[in-house]
Amino acid sequence: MTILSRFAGALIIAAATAFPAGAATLQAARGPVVLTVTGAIDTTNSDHTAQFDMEMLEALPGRITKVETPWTEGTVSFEGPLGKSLIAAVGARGKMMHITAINDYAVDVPVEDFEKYPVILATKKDGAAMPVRDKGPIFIIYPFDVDKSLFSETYFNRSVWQVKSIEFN
Ligand SMILES: Nc1nc2c(c(=O)[nH]1)N[C@H]1C(S)=C(S)[C@@H](COP(=O)(O)O)O[C@H]1N2
Ligand SMILES: [Mo]
Repeated sequence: MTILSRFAGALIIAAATAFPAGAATLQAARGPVVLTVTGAIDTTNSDHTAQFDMEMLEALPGRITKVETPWTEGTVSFEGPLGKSLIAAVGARGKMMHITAINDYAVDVPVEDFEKYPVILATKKDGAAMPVRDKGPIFIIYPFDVDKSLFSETYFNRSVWQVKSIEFN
């Protein structure tokens, strides 16, 4: 065994000790917190919660969806992290999400929605950040482009804008 491979081995052991199997880590938010995730999650960065600033959200694997919605004119492009990416980032275990908006509108959404469909937490509309007055900074957008049957009252109810927090149960 060379000195170098011994050193590498020691590093791996140190890393394994610092990060026990299964428990991924999340950096601390550095910018303003735009989303707080709580409840049945394994990965946290602040007192049992996972706090995200915009940069952290936009670093998660995402998607662009070009859709018509009841809230916009014509075809609009929405972009943001996949719900599935958020679930992975926080190690969510629950079956339901209680999603709350800045105006305190809240709805229960099955976690299954984010697993079955490429739902996004849109952070941009037509390439630009959405101010609060334009339903930002986070707008749950279902993939109406992928599955037309989602264009219904059930999923409109779950299309929360001005999202502020998600609790997994
Ligand atoms: N932030 C926020 N998102 C929301 C709502 C709300 O009041 N606040 N209403 C929900 C419901 S119940 C539906 S049916 C649609 C309603 O959209 P509309 O008010 O433009 O018809 O948005 C959903 N998203
Ligand atoms: Mo509604």
